[in-house]
Amino acid sequence: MVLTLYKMDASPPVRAVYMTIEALKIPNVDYRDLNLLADEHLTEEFLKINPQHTIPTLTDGDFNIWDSHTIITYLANKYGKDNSLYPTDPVKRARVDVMLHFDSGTLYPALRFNDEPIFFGTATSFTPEGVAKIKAAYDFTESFLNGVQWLAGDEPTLADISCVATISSLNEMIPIDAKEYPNITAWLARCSKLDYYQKGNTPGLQEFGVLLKQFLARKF
Ligand SMILES: N[C@@H](CCC(=O)N[C@@H](CS)C(=O)NCC(=O)O)C(=O)O
Repeated sequence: MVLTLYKMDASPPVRAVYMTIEALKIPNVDYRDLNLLADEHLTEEFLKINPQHTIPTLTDGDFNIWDSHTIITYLANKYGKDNSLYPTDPVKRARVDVMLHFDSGTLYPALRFNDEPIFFGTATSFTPEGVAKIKAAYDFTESFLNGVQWLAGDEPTLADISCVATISSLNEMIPIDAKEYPNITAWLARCSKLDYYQKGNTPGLQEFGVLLKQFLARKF
């Protein structure tokens, strides 16, 4: 069955799915672009697939799902040849899950709080409240990475994939200070050496950075 992924390359949660697809080496994905800036996610046709009108959205036959965290765990469960990215051991899996929920509940909301008024409104700078949310997200991540190489265990997992898609994007907004956040800085460097990061995250991250600069430079 061919998977269809509704996407926009600059989107951080879409990039988490790209990295997972690369890591799992899933062939034959049908990629469909939806330009959010042109409201292409609000068509009647797409709302039938995902009433929440978010990307990434995946269809697998007549099964539709959205939310990157659900999609990447579904893909790992269905296509993983081993369980390294998403361990089946209950304790190891819980360590991954807590980070997926951290991304969903803390990291990504910090990003969206800051970028929504810029991309979908008229804001051309970040607010102190927005910056504080990003710094709080960095502070937590820095502490999670104390004395460890990866966010959940001894090797990279979906926890790293999901969180790095968001943190590398937050880094485009408020650059991560290596002195204040040495653990995040080292982890980002480790992540950026992974083949699936280079294929799945780097190009879209560059696009995100360019778009953000363009929107921040607008004059009204
Ligand atoms: N928690 C969701 C967030 C998805 C999300 O908010 N995606 C943004 C693009 S980065 C979107 O589709 N925004 C359009 C909208 O919410 O209408 C996930 O991880 O998939």
